[in-house]
Amino acid sequence: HDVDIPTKKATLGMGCFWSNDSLFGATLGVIRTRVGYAGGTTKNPHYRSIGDHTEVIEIDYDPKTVTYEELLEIFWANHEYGLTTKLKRQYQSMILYHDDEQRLVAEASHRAVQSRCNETLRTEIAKADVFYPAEDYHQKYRLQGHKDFCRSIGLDSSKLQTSHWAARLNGYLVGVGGMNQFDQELPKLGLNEKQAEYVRRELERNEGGGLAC
Ligand code: MHO
Repeated sequence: HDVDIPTKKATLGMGCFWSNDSLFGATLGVIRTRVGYAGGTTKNPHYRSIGDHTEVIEIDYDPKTVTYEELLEIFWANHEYGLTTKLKRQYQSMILYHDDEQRLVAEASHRAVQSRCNETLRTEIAKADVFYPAEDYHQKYRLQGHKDFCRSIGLDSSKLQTSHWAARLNGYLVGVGGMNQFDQELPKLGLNEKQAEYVRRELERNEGGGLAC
């Protein structure tokens, strides 16, 4: 149940990366996600020694299903701590573009959002450089909170950054994507009936709820 199609990368800083990981994980057209540190110069950052880096999410998306513009709409609407607040660099609002096309889309969307906003946006737009994946315990954080469920689906560290279904489940469990989308995708997710029921129950409980850290 993994997906092998051509993807493009998007790298975004939106505050604490746990909830962004879930938010994008179950977004249509998103194939895989991983969280990590980027946007700075410190070599080999870690969560407790992040240096001048920022918490970011790296998204592999299918550009035929979701556009970069659409991903950025989600970006602008969902910074964990707000786009205009002065934050430490760990939580900097950040778009790291991977090519000129992404840069132009990012700059245009920044101008559009700024024109509707009275305060100055603090979002930084820069070229994507080295991405350092975060420690395993930060990957698919919400999914990993469901320990028995993870054991039952066979989630291990080799899948945390690369698996389509881990990305999806990390979203669905907190209510992202919604029940209809989950039921549509269920045949592709390879869950048994008991596992599917578990996700439905959690999804129902959390749908429309907050994703706060
Ligand atoms: N509010 C969270 C932030 C974690 S996030 C990975 C905490 O209490 O640790 O920065």
